[in-house]
Amino acid sequence: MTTLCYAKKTCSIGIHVLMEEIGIPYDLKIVDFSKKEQKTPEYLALNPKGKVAALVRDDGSVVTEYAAIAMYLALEHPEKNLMPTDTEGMIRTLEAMDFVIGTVHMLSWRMFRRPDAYSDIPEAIEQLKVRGKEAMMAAFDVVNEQLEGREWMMGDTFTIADTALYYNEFWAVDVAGWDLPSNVKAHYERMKQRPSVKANRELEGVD
Ligand SMILES: N[C@@H](CCC(=O)N[C@@H](CS)C(=O)NCC(=O)O)C(=O)O
Repeated sequence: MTTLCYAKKTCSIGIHVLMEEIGIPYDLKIVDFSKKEQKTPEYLALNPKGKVAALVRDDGSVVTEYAAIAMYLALEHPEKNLMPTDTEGMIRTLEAMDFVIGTVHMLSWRMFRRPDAYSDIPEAIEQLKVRGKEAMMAAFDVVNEQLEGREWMMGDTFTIADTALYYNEFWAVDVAGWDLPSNVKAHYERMKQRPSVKANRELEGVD
């Protein structure tokens, strides 16, 4: 059975939401970061990057990287309509998702959350946290513009890009306690109404 390698409060939240949207049976392998399980030889044999999410497919092969996993799931389950199939729709979905993963998550949130990855100097760490938050809010402002007059990132249709935005919204609101720009906040509230997100929030132990 397909297995999702998942760690709490991480970007694998978005892939869990996707699995729930698709509704196929799957196993969840919880990777406990507090025990550094992502760096154990057993996990590194599965994913040498030592990161989640990772998807172990039925044949034992592993897919890593959020965008690749999300695209794989969307393409394998076209009936769920999680990604447009026309060229323009597809590239716009990837464009939106890549911005959220590359800029909101990897560039901004990581700088805020893991400043120790960039410096050992206490003053620099404080500065990185400030800059990380500023970068994340500036990136959310861009997403806010994109969401103007839209229910979902691609308009009327829920796509894989919305799941990527969701885990970043979760971090901003439920982990950091920040306020989001209005359209992003409304998107987050809409996401929370979806059964897939409710299932994830139950797993995460949040309301
Ligand atoms: N580029 C990767 C990033 C994955 C990533 O950074 N995952 C984090 C959790 S959000 C992780 O596993 N970190 C473990 C560590 O750094 O030790 C993707 O898009 O999936």
